[in-house]
Amino acid sequence: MKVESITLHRIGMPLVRPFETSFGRETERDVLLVHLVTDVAEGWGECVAGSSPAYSSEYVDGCALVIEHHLAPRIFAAHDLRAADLGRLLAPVVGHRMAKAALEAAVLDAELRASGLSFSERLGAVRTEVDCGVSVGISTSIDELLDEVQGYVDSGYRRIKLKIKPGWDLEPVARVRELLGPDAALQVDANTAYTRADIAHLRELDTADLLLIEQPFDEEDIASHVALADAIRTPVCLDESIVSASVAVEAIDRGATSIINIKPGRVGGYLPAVAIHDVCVERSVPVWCGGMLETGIGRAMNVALAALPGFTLPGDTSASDRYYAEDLTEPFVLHEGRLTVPTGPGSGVTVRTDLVAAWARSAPTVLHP
Ligand code: SMG
Ligand code: MG
Repeated sequence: MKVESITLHRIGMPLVRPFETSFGRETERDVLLVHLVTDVAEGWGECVAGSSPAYSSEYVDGCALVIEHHLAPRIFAAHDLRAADLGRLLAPVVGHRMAKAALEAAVLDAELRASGLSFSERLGAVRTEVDCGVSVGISTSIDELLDEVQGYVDSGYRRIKLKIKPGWDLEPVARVRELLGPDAALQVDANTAYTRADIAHLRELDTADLLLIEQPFDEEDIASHVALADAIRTPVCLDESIVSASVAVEAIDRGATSIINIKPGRVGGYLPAVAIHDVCVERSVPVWCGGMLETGIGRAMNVALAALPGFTLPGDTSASDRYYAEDLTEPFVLHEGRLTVPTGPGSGVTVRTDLVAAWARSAPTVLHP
C-alpha cells in the first residue's frame, strides 16, 4: 500500500453533559481525525489525546505536530506500507503513543477495506456483541449523581464506574452501592488522584464490594500500587501506567495489578493493544476495554477489540448517546446492555464528512509525500 495523502482534521464535539474527572472538567471534545488516502483504499483514525496534557503527557496540538513533522514523513517514505510494520517504522520516534495510534488506526482501516476484512476479524474477535459499562463523572451533588446513575441503569448498562478523588469517594460510592443493590457490578477510577499515604483510607472501599479500583496513584508509581494491592481486598486495576506489553508483564509480575484496562490510544494502537491482551491471557489476568470519549470511528474499533477472548469484563464501550447527541458515524446503540460488533470492511462504519466539515475548528492540514 502506498500512502498518497494524510489529512488532519480538527473538530469540536459538544458533550451531552459535562464530564468531570479528578483532573478536570470537559464540556466539549477536541478531536483530531486522521484521513489517509492510499493507492488501494481510504482509512480514518481518531486521536484520543485531550486538549491539555492532563490524563497523560500527550495533548491534541502536540499530536498534530508530531504527526506532521515526525510520523507522516516516515509513512510517506515506506514503499509498501503495512499496518504490521508500523511499530518498527515509527519506533525511532520515542513515545507519542496516542499520535501513533491515530495513524495506525487509519492505516489498518485502509488496509482492511482494501482486503474486505473487518477490524474484528483482523484483531481476532470471538464475539458478535460486547457487554457495556458506563463511566460516570464526578457530580456536583450526591442526588445528581444518583439521578445520573439511575438513568444509566434504566438504559441497561451492565456495569457502573464512578470517578473518584479525595473528598468524593466513600460517601458517593456507598450511596451508589445502596441504589444498585449488592449484586450490581460497580467499580471506581481515581485517575492518579491519591498517594501512598491514602492506603488506609482506600481500604474502606472494601465494604462497597467493588469489581476493582482503577489507577489510584501516579502512573510511574508501580510500588505504591503493589503496597495497595497487598493491603486491600478490592482488585487493583492499572490504566495510565500500562503503556506497553512489557510494562504490563512487569506490573503483573510485581503484583501491582490483577486486572488491566486496555486503551489502544494509550498503548500506541490496536496491534500493541492485542499484544497486551495476549500477555494478560497467558497470565490469566482479565482485561477490559477502556474509553476516551471516542466518536463512532474509535468506538467501532474499540468494540471490535472488546470482542477478543480475554476481554471478560464490561468495557467503557458505551453507546454514542452517552456523550454525543449526534455521532460522526452511524450511532452505536445499546441493546440489553450490549453493543454489536461491526462486521463490514475496516472499522465497518462510514464517516459523515459533512459533519467533519461542519464541526471543523480550523482548516484541515493536508500532507503529501
Ligand atoms: O469513553 O466512556 C469513555 C470514558 C471512560 O472514564 C473514562 N475514561 O481514565 O478511564 C479513564 C477515563 C479517561 C477519560 S480522559 C477525558
Ligand atoms: Mg481510567
